[in-house]
Order: sequence, then C-alpha cells, then structure tokens
Amino acid sequence: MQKSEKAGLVNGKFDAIVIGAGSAGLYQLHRLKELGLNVALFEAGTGVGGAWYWNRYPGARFDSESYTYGYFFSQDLLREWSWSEHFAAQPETERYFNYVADKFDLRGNIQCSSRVTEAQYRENDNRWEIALEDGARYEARYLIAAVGPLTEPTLPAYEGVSSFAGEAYHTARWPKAPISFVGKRVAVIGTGASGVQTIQEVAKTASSLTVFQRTPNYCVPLGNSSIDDKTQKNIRDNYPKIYSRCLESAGGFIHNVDPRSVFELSSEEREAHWEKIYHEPGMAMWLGNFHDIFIDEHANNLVSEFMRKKIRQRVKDPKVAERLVPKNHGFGTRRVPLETGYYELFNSPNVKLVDLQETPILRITPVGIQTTDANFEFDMIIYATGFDAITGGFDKIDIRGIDGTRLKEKWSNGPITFLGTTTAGFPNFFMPGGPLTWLGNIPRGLEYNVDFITALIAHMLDKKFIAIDAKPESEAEWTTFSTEGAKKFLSSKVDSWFTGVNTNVKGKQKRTSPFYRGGGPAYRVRCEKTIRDGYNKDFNFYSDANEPNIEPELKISLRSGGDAIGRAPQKAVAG
Ligand code: N01
Repeated sequence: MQKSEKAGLVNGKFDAIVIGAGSAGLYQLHRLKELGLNVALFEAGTGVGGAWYWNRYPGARFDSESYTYGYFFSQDLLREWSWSEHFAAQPETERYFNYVADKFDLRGNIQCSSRVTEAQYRENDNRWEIALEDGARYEARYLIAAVGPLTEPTLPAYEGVSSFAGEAYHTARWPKAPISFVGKRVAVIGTGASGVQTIQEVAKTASSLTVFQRTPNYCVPLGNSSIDDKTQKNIRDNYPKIYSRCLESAGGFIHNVDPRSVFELSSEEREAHWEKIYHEPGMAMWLGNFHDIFIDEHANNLVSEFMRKKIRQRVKDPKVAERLVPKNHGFGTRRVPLETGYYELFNSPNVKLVDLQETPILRITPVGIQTTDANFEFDMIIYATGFDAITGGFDKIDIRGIDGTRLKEKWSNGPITFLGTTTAGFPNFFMPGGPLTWLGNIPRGLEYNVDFITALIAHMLDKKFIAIDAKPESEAEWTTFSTEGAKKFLSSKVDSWFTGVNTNVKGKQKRTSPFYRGGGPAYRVRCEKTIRDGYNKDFNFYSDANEPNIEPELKISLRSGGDAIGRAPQKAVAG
C-alpha cells in the first residue's frame, strides 16, 4: 500500500474505511471504533462538518430546530452542548461538529484534504481498495460512503461561466476568507433554500443586488430567536420528549402532519389556522399542515392560494409580486425555503428581480450576465444553483463492485438499493443517507442509518462472516415499494431535487424517485423487520469458505432512541 503524502493515516490496511466527515461519517467512525475496528476516515475538505463545512455562504443556518438537528446518541453531548439560537447559523454548527470530533477522540482516524476518487471491490479476498486523488491507495473489509445527499454542487450549463472576470462563488463552495459585498453590484442565480438565505444577507450591504429567478418558491417565515437560559434548561430537560416527537413524525421534525383534512374546517377556520401556523417557527406551515395538502390537488390549491396571497401582501409592486408567486407547482411540493423578511427585500430600491421565464439567460459574459432582454454588469456572481442531489456524491467516485460493475451504471435509470443503505453486487459497501433511504430532518435519518449499518457489521463480526450482500429480490422489492409509494405525493409530479431532476447535469432531466417518502416511522418498521428476521431474508452472508450462510443467529439491537435517552427504541408506527 502506498502511503498518502498527507500527514495522518500511515497504515494502508484497515478494517473499515469511511468516506466523508459530515454528520453521518463522524458518527459512523465513532460507532465502528466502539466495535474495536481499525478505521480510517477520508474527507475531501480541510475540516470536519460535511454540509456545514462546505456551505459557509452568508446567511447559512438551520431550517430545522437546532436541538432536533444535533446527535442524540450521547447523553453527555446533549448535556454539554448549548445551541445559541433556535435555528443556529453555520459557524455554530461547524463548531458543533468539531466539538464532536474532539469529544469522541475521532481526529486521529481522520485524514482531511483527501478526496476518494475510486473504490473497487476485490472478489479474491472480499476487501475494498480505494484510491485518493493524489494516487494513495488504501484497503479495508468494509467501505462506508457517508458522502451526503446534497454534496456535489452544480453550476448552470450557460456559455461563458468561466469567462466572468469578477468574483464568482457557488454557495456550497464558499471561501473561508470573509467576502465583502459592500459597494458591489452582486447577482444571485437561484432561489432555492440556499439562494433565499444568501439573498437576505447580501442585500444588507451590496450596492445593488439582482436576483435571477427561474422558478419562484413559496417561502415561509423562519421565526428564529436566541435561546435564553430558561429555555436552554427546558430543552435539556425535554430531550427525551423532543426525540420522541422527531421519531414519531413522518419528517423527523418536531412538526408532524395534521391528521385532519383541509375540508374538515370551514374556510374561515382554515384561514385562521393557516394564519397561525404561518407565523410559527420553522417548518410548522409546511410539515405541520393538513395531511391532504400533500396528496390532494384540491386541498393543495387552497393552501397554495393562501400562500400566494401572503406573497402579494408582502410585496408592494404588484408586477414584482406576480413574478414571485409560484404558479407551476403547489405549496409544499418542493423544499420550502425559510426566510426572515425575504419578500420585503423586493420593496427596496437596491434589489431587482429578473424573471428567467420571461427573459432567460443567454450567457455569462466577462462583465456580467446577458439575458434576452439586457446586458447586466456585475462585480460578483453568486451561484445558488443547487446540487447533483442524492446520487451525485456517489457518481463522483468510480465505485465498482462484483465483476467490475460500476455503481453509476447500475443506477443509470434511477437508484436501486435495499433500504438506501446497501445495494446488491456491492458487498460490504454501506451508504448512510444513500438513495431510497428515508430523508426528512436529515441527521435523524442518518443517525438511524448509521446504527443500522453498525448493527449489521457487528452481526458479521459476531458470526465471523467476511462479506454481506443485499439480495437482489429484496432491493427490487424495496425499490419498487419506495418508488411506487412516492407516486401518491403531488411532489412526485414536480421537477426538483426531490424528484432527481437537475437541468445542469446530463442524464438527470427525467424524474426519478431518489428517496423514500413514506416517513421515518414506516421506514424503521421495514428496517426492524429485516433485523427481526435475522437479516438473512434480505442479505446473503459469506463465510471464509465463500459459501452463503443461511441461518445466522441474531443478537443485535439498534441504538438510536435506545440507550441514548435512557429508554427502549420506540415501536414504530406506519405513517
Ligand atoms: O438548491 P435548489 P439549494 N439557471 O436545487 C436554480 C438543503 N438546504 O442549494 O427551481 C437558473 O433547491 C433553481 O431553479 P429551478 C435543502 O434541503 C438546507 O437552494 O430549478 N437558475 C433553483 O432556484 C435544499 O432543498 C438548508 O427552476 C437555475 C436553485 O437554482 C437543498 O439543500 C439551507 C439554474 C437551486 O435550488 C438544496 O437547496 C439550504 C440555471 N441553469 C439548503 N440551475 C438548511 O436547512 C438551477 N437554478 C439550512
């Protein structure tokens, strides 16, 4: 094995290799170390934190309540860490992940500035061999790709992107050095969750801000505030309850879908209810709304009209307001951006909105942006143009399984996995947050995935199996179940990263179903079934003789929701 030029991991052979030092990767490293494994973690960035390392753009902050986002696996950590705001900003979250890395003594196993470019399963000895960008090679029995669902930023495929002579940044590759907007003419392309957060910050100091919007979104007030000592104590005392609420809700948030139908209320009652939850913090308006707004067009039309009215009320110029009003999709069918005074910004003289449906961008020029209507000149262009979501982080690595099959090829018509954490033909390869897992409040799903993977590896160690592979029939069943189940949601009929669409990535224009929509409780029911069945209904296990072992015994339990908060795992409810 060749030693990496970078300081750090000198031994080329490990029991397990983890890719990525984000929320999933750090916890996975911790849990595998607890099993007594010799683990290496390779991270492309210069520090830990994953999404919260890379997305350091101005205004980046949680849209989930801070105290529902952090880890729940450690009582000590819950006791020690205090979030300063209900929706903490990126610097605090990055500090949190650094604190975790130190507290659990993870740094000695992490090598930063190390991008994994290849991973190949060796059938002769059932081990994975990986290569870094610098050519260094390492090997391990288990490979865990904790690459994250929103990892690979995408730039628009406009002519001239590289010709712009001013400053240009993507929100997900924001520099560490401070960037000033003072006195600058700034353009922001993109109005998703990242764009909306960035725009609010840039508008404060830029001499002018021009927002290039292709699809308007329904944005909802965030309702952020600082956490005082009394509230802090209350949060700490109530962590078990907070955790249970996250577990029980479909999205993993403290907000849960209202079981009532929109039509159970009179129009006055409905309006009053929406008015109330519109002003509640976080995702209340979206994920705490009536259940049928997600599946019934008539119900959705009513709430969409409410939201449109809100936008019209907040923006003074009716023409600008109309451009900000979404018309081609219903409320909640795409990720809802959260904001503080976003719409009112368009009332200020220094903020201009360009509707790309009326006047599309033709090209980026050395001095700015040319649309069908005008030549704009800028000092800075900010691309808030999103990600090659869910599969992008995997596609970036040349991952080859049995017979040299490439993962990217296997997934060319949409991802195929078993529970999002494994995929047949790629033994001992695990994916916390992989395609077709349940995604909601992302760390809640990741923590559960990591526990599931750890239990599976512990089971292998216990039984002295050297390889495990998902059964093709199990992954076919899960993929079909997950994909078919998604069809009932209105969001499946709308282009966005929720449906795997990215106009900037070749081959990603067709809608797919990249993650499981049935909610956390139902997802866990299926995971727990495979455990109860002793795993062997869904996995083939191989022992040294390279023969499938048919009846492994079981003595593994998942940890999240168990010892972390001092009670047994919740019985999951299908939702
Ligand atoms: O990316 P997006 P994002 N020309 O894909 C536009 C999470 N997140 O980075 O809608 C012009 O949502 C594109 O337009 P359209 C969260 O899960 C979390 O904002 O495709 N415009 C859209 O407006 C979120 O959902 C948090 O027509 C182009 C925007 O760029 C996810 O990350 C904060 C274009 C991309 O929006 C992704 O959000 C932020 C083009 N060629 C994000 N290409 C927190 O919780 C794309 N666009 C803190």
